Amino acid sequence: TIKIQINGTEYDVPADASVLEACRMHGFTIPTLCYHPRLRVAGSCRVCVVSIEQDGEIQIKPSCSAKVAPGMKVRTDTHDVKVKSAEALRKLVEPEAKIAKRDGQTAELEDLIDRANDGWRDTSSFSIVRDMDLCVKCGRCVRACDQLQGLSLLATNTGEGAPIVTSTGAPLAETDCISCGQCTTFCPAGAIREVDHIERVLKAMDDKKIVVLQTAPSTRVAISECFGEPSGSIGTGKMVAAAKLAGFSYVFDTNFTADLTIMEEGTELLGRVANGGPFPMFTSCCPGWINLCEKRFPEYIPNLSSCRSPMQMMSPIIKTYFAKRTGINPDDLYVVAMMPCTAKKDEIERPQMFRDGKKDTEAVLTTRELGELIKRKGINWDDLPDLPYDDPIGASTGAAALFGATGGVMEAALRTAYELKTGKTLPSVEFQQVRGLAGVKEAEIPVDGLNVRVAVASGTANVLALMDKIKKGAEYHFVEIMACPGGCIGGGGQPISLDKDILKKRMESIYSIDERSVIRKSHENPMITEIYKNFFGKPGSHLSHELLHTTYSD
Ligand code: HC1
Ligand code: SF4
Repeated sequence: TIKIQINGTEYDVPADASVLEACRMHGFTIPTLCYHPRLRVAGSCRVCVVSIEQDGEIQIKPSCSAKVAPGMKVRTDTHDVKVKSAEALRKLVEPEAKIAKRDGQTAELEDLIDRANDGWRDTSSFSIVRDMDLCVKCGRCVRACDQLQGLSLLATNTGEGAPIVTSTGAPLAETDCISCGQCTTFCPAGAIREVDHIERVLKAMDDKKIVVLQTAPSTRVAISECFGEPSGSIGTGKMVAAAKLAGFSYVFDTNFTADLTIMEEGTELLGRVANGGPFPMFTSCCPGWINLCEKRFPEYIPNLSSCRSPMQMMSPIIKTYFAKRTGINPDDLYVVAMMPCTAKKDEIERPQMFRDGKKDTEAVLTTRELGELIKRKGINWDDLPDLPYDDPIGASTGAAALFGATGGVMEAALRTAYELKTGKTLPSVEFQQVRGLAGVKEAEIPVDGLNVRVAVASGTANVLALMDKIKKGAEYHFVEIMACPGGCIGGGGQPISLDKDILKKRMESIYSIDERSVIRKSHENPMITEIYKNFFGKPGSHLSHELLHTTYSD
């Protein structure tokens, strides 16, 4: 045997082996096409290329026809190798269409195509697809991830290969991508877009499931844009009507569980005040933020509220409380969430969210996808009536509506915490200090002798700045974080818009929904009182913990 290096480590290999055989012998995967172990080596397709360093010279060569030599340094893992191999394959095999028609016989080739498509078609993420066949090289996704989110995970490729790559060359799922989808709202070509859930929803309808929809706070101030209405138009009633026509049997309002979140999270916060921490307590409804916290700030995981997001509170309520009341078998229900968010597609896959081995939310449609579904069903938006949400879990307050904009969870929580703690009625329910589009907002609110210090951040670049401040010693009791600029109104699943003031207009609509609400405080929602009385007992009860709370992974 002789010694060679493979990907930086030294190995013993037979002196007469090919580089391909030597690498495979030690567990390294190299894709091949013209190569077959029972046929004579051809070395013609170049799919199996590796980088070989010998006598101070580096070359990219087919590994099947190159022989090992003492001291040779082989690399199978460089960006260049992957690109060259993918290029070689794409010259020989047309991607997608042709392959889709083949059967199990072509498993080897399908596997190869997947590999070649790493970089060209990256399907590793639960939320985001990168399809470089559609890319027009504007670089807006790269700048969104860099300038708005401060993460710089995408890069423009000036060499060979896909026009946009991840900055490490790894598939998105193996980077620090938080699935926020900001890149998707800036892509004019659909080259970076959400993972499609429309097909699975249509299939569930065909399968005669009872398909149920819940709609997030901020989707109602954006869905109308899909049908050519001005930025920020409010389309709540039409959205419910369209969903019914599209085949959803029931439409519930995620705002109901936003109110419930305030009850659970407020109780948790008061518990922490009584027990001395840990502070700050961070909100946990934004799945992009949860991904960021787990990946970049694991030391703050104990500070995250244990509350599930309103979306993930609503689905188990539909499958337990609602199913029981209506006599529906929960196994017949298929719960779809309409969200302004791409990270919600990732959130439903979190192992901590499975109950009895099953998902609580089966599919997440972005605002854009529900718009598309309505169009595909041939529904005429302009002619729709305004329909109300379905009872009993459709009732909500102005406080819940606020969740859709940055600072809204904080404002809703302050309204309830203040009144429950002091027993007094707030002189004014609006907390101006946490309103508006500033990236980081701070305030000190006196509640029953305690000066409650709060901070609010939205847009991941701003979140990173606030986290830096906290790490350096800034002290807060409660911090609201939303990964997208402006909060959910600027979510990665919202309609694509060229309006410079889009966030401001959607935000104003959110505030106007709150202002026009008869009930503006979560603890005054009569349905909330009822669900505690008839089902959960009280906030933080055993059943609440089972259905409404979660854990995190570091
Ligand atoms: Fe949001 Fe939330 S407000 S996270 O910003 O807590 O997505 O709209 O649905 O779950 O309620 C998003 C919006 C949404 C949750 C709620
Ligand atoms: Fe960056 Fe968000 Fe796109 Fe991931 S989803 S690449 S974090 S902008």
